[in-house]
Amino acid sequence: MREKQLIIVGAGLAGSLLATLLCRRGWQVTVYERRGDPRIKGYESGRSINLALAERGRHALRRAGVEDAVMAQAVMMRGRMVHVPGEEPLLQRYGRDDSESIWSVHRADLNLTLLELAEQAGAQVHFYRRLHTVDFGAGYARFIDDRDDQPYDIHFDVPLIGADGAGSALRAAMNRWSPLGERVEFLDHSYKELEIPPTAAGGFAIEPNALHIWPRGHYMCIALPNHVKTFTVTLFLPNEGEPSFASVHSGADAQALFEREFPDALPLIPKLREDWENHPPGLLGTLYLDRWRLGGRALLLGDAAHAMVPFHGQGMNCAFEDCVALADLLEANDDVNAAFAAFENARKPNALAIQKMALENYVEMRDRVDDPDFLLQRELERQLQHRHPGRFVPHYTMVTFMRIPYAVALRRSEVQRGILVEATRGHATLDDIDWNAVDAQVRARLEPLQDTA
Ligand code: FAD
Ligand code: 8RB
Repeated sequence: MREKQLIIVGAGLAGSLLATLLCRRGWQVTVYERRGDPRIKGYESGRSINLALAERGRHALRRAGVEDAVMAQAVMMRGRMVHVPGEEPLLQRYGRDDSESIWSVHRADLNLTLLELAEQAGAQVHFYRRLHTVDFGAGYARFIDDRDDQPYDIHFDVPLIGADGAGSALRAAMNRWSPLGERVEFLDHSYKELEIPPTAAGGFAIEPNALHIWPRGHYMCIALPNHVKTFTVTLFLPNEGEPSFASVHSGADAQALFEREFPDALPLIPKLREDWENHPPGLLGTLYLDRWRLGGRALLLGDAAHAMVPFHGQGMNCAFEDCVALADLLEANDDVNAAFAAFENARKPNALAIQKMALENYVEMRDRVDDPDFLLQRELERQLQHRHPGRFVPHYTMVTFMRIPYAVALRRSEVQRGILVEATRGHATLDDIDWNAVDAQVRARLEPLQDTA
């Protein structure tokens, strides 16, 4: 093996950030990306797709020195704005104040920023190079230029990092060489993206500083603001049943669904029929692997290793956290094999934890956010946060505004949920809560929390 050289497959969010972090530490990094250079051809598919950036992601951007540049274009989302038919939309704050907010960022802009940073840091990025196959025996990799189907073969004797997303070609190649124990669990729900344009006056059509949710029990719509004053709307719907992607086919069916179930959102989405008919529903699922690596020769991270359902808005945040962890471990270990092993050991339990929490948050978003029992538990959660600072920390705060391991957040959340459910059972308000008993539970069952600031 050559010293301090490696190849990254995929110049998406994780690949380009990782390239930057490693180049800064003296690694020679070559990146192969399936798509073209976004600075040359129009990157925009026409629609704005946005992502929620939270503390874990921001921390990684901070480490790369681009946090301020990214935040300059981000739209603050201070809470969920819940839309229930016949009621005024209600804001449920994510944190104690605006400092605890999530941020809507534009994917294409973010990717471009990170890519430029990687090149500035010295990474060699090759575009139109889609990894096709790898011969780990001979040390050959084949890439295809999708413009003309031309193959390009390289000989490699340095480690390969798979940052090539949920459909990872490197994962497939590794799995063929030595099975990774791959299992994909598709959700029986899919999604469709729609858009809310700016008003005629050029402003945001609805409250900009929130993540909007239209909860409807078994399904829901959400909307995230873009800095160009549009909103990207995502409808999540079951694949079967009523209503579902099986029963809502045409643009007209979709229109009827919105008239019935989302009457306040419908007038905001003028191209509902068009968007519906032009974009197929997207699949959702969780990817589980027993192994993320082939010794010190190849390693997967981000979606390639642990794709998850979107409902905690943590896929990118987790992928960025992976990048920082790997860069630190490659720095701390002389040997790549040891660094890869330490990475896999450290990150796998955390990936599993956020995958689980992401699945759970779907039920919360679509069914619980307008439920009186849930709102009472939330209120108690706030009170206990105040009564037990550093000990009772709300679930959402641990995942979104802290950098404690996801596995720790999951474990503590389960204990806390037990306390909240138990203490509010049979109560309609907090007026007659037995505070002594609840406080005792908190002290007995939750150790003070240390943040890894
Ligand atoms: P990607 O960003 O997918 O990058 C993979 C890269 O590899 C791409 O550039 C691709 O072109 C390239 N590539 C693929 N195959 C090959 C190949 N064979 N050879 C070479 N290159 C290849 N996460 C959040 O944290 N918050 C959110 O709000 C959020 N919203 C989302 C909204 C949508 C619509 C979607 C689809 C995802 C969202 N996510 C969100 C998840 C987030 O996008 C992913 O978790 C994140 O992009 C993972 O980063 P990655 O680098 O692993 O993969
Ligand atoms: N992938 C998000 C949250 C949590 C919000 C809350 C949820 C769309 C695809 Cl569904 C979703 C969240 O608990 O109040 N934070 O950020 C982002 C989400 O969906 C994104 C936009 C998304 N991801 C395929 C579609």
